Amino acid sequence: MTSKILNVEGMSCDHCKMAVTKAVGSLEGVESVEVSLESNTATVEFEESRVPLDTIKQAIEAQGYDVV
Ligand SMILES: [Cu+2]
Repeated sequence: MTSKILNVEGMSCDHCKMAVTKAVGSLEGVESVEVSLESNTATVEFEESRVPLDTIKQAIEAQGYDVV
């Protein structure tokens, strides 16, 4: 299991938090996702062999946010 803290730009409210949480959480191979509006981060636990980090980033970006 890999744990990564991603810096996400553009999240401003609970809707954003939910959108990112849902998008990442629904990916095959993602064990858990914890989004913080305070620190603009998404902490993701995932199986790197099943879901590459790029796929997680793309899922967030597809919701309209930037991963920096
Ligand atoms: Cu929002």
